[in-house]
Formats: sequence, structure tokens, C-alpha cells
Amino acid sequence: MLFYDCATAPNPRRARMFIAEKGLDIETRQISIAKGEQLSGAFKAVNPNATIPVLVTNEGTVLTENLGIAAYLEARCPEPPLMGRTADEKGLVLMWNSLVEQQGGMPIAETLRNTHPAFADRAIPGPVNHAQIPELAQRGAVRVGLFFDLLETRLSESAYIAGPDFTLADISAFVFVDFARVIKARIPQENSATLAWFEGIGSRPSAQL
Ligand SMILES: N[C@@H](CCC(=O)N[C@@H](CS)C(=O)NCC(=O)O)C(=O)O
Repeated sequence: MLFYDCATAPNPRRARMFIAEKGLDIETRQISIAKGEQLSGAFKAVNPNATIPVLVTNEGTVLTENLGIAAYLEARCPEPPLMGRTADEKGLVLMWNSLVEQQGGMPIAETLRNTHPAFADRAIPGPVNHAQIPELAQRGAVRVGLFFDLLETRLSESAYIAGPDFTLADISAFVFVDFARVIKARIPQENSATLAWFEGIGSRPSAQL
């Protein structure tokens, strides 16, 4: 297998954590977004969508989305389970992972990419340039606050995001919450359940990578 990673970006970090939690050691190539390497002809020959992460499987299949990468690795290496064991658990993990992507990952990206000069004309990842729309950043910042509310409500009733066990949904939420520092958004001091959960995930070896 071959894993295309970018040490500075949140979505590759999600896949990197998943790989580490599975105890896998996969050959890795770094793609520098800062240097625009994702837009090079060589990388677009691997992933025409020009996004990272990418996992090329032993069979040569090119997986370009976190969910696809996670599903493949979970099927290949079921232990420890990170996407649920029972039908209900599997449903809950994907449900929460989707909520975290839509209500956390998207507004954080919207806020950063529609304001930061480094993303001028790069408001959306991919091979086509898109201009920034500053109003989307304003809306994104409000939605990030709502995301912190969602996490606090959930983690006040559940040890982990999708239930009693650590899963893919925790990896996604942890990486997005940590990355929110780039838009100066942090877990509110009064959100004690989220702060305790964040500290717990942050102490796992996979979170140090
Ligand atoms: N939906 C993809 C998202 C991948 C993505 O957007 N990756 C970002 C890095 S966090 C990227 O490749 N950005 C390239 C760019 O900004 O040009 C996934 O689930 O992995």
C-alpha cells in the first residue's frame, strides 16, 4: 500500500490517525500543499481531484476520501474495530462521522479558506480555482460555535462521540477541533465534557503523529 499524506492538513491527519490506531505501518509520501504539490501533474495523475489523503491499495485501487480509506482498512484489518461491531454501532459511527464532517469540518474550512490570504482563489480544494466569499467565513464562524455546542451536548451523555467506544467519529471530531485553532476557535472553557474528551484523545499515541 502507498499513503499520500500532508503533515500540515487536517484531512490527511484523520487518515494518519486511523492507520496508527490500526497499528499499521504503510509506506508514505508527503505532498506539500504549501508548495502546491497537490496541483502538480505527477500528483493529479494519482488523484485528479488534487486532494489528500490518498491510499493506493495493494490491488492498485486509488482511494481518495477518508471514509473510503477507513472502510477499506476496517475491512482489511478488523481489529481493533473503529467503525462499530454491531449493525447499530456501524450506523451510529457513520451517522456521527457525517455530522462531524458537515457541522464541524465544513464550517472550519469555510471560515479559513474564505479569509486567509494563502487560499486566495483556492476557497475550495480541487483542480479548479474558486474565489473567496468573505460572507461564508462569517457564517462559518457562527456554525463552528454551534459545532462546539453539539459536541458538548453529545459528550455530556456519551463517553465517545458515537457511543461507549473510541471510533472513527472521534478521530474526525478531534482533528477538526484541534485544527479550529487556525481560525482562533477553541473549546469554550465551560464545555467540561468536551475538554475532558479532547484531553483523553490528545494523549493517545496516534494523536502525536
Ligand atoms: N473529502 C476529502 C477531503 C480531502 C481534502 O479536502 N483535503 C485537503 C487537505 S485537508 C486538500 O487536499 N487540500 C488541497 C488544496 O487545498 O488544494 C476527505 O474526506 O478526505
